[in-house]
Amino acid sequence: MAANTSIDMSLWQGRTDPEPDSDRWHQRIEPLTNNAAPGCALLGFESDAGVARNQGRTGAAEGPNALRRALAPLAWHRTAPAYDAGNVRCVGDGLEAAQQALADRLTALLTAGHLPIVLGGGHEVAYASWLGLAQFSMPEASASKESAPRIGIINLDAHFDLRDPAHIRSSGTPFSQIADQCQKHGWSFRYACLGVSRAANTRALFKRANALGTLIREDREIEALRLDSIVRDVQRFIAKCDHLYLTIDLDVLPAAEAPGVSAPAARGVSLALIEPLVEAVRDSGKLRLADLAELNPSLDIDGRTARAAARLVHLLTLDN
Ligand SMILES: [Mn+2]
Repeated sequence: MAANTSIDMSLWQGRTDPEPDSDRWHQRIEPLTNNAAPGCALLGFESDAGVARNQGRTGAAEGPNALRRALAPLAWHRTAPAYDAGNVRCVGDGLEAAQQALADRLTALLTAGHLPIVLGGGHEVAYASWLGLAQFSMPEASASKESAPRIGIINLDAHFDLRDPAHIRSSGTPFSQIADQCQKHGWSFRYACLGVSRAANTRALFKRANALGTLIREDREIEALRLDSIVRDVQRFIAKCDHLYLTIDLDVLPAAEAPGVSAPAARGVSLALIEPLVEAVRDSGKLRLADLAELNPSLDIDGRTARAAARLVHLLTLDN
């Protein structure tokens, strides 16, 4: 089962400076209404059902509102509006219904011309996000291979999340589920996974990722001196896509930067190296939808992970 929560604008609190042109997010974000001018729309996914099924540490259902609180006091540098679209809540173990409900909300936001940013929630959000974009860009499930727009998925993650969904669908299976759907419809599966940890992914997963033609860059490959060449690799990937879906699993960050996740990374890729990759995706002109997954406030330390996530939303939504 799934439920839509009402929009709670009381989450948006922060200081107000008296001098002009000193707005912060809490002063500018508006509750989403019908016929609102195109802007970025924040939609929460209150779910950790996929994390629970994946035997992870639950608590990411509280992620969306923690992220809003961390974003509220950040400085406002946008020109276009930003909206709070409320949350979709997964009730009990009703993951599939919640994913479909989120997908339908996202399709509606895309149709209204917004850039949806989904605030997770476990990484099971990825299947729902992709589905929302697929429903928008390929309304006919029978769209022929030739006419189907090419959706590229860029996943910043320590994990492939390509486990076999045959037995159980969870936060560890979204990209396999997407690959299965693509195969079913004859669409190509275009997947880049950046920041993956060899130590945290089995040989079988590397094999599956390679068989699916994944662009893989491991955590230890993403270093300052090689960053320009990795950005170019990502740009070449982007050139072969029409629409991009960016998904950021916060466990791609080092545990010191993102302790509030189910599976903190012993090594990870620092925010300083993640940001140029996010900017390359943002500036491509093809970004249609993004999500941030796995923020678990109950495991966070001094709001560090929420702050990192908020900074990424801020960066992702800069429009000038
Ligand atoms: Mn993940």
